[in-house]
Amino acid sequence: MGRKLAIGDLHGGLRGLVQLLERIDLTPEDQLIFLGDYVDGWSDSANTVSYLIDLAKQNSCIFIRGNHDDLAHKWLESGELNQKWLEHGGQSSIDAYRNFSEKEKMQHIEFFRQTFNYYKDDEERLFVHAGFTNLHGPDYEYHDTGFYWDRTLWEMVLSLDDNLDKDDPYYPRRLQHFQEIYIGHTPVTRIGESKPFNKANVWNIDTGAAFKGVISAIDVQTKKIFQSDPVHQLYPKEEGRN
Ligand SMILES: [Mn+2]
Repeated sequence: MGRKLAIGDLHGGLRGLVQLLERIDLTPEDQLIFLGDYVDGWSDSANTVSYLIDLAKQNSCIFIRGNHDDLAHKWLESGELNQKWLEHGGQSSIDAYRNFSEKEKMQHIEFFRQTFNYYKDDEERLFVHAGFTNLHGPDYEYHDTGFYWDRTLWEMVLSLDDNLDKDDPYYPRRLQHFQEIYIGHTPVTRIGESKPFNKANVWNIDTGAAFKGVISAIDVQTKKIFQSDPVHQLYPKEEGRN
């Protein structure tokens, strides 16, 4: 049986992704769950999406929607430009699509349309880019944007008292719906970590690929971790989002 691997934020760092998949020693039986943010950062944003489209022909892939993917999708589909997006890596995606044909852009729009807000597997694991806020779980979330913008789930879990019992009435209800929750979105490098970081039942796989960090994957069964080199070293002439 193949492995099930969750992969964190990519941010256009295709060279890092290729290196990561080599280190995983990917076989066609492996399932890949990408936690989103495929674009915005290094110069290969558009090429990364093309690569993922091809990869899904060989491997079972689940693509979760990140906030950067949503913004790039909106721009591709309607030309909508968000000033904050341009400041946070959007310009690199616009530049990356400069030499793409209308046909290729249509394929990418279709890719973005088909990304998921979240994915629940059959072993009570949740995969989502950022989080959710509804105490009853993601199925009850009122605004879709929370799935790819929320930071409260991660902030809450980081501040959680390790001694708090799971049955304690003060224990966060949001954490009680799943065995494990896999997220990206907020780089663990911000808390001085360089590997996927676990707190309570939440795993954050975003290791800061847009900045000075690496792209990471985790085998969700064995918790074996795989990582690329620091992505900025693979794009020595670029700034990324630094
Ligand atoms: Mn990100």
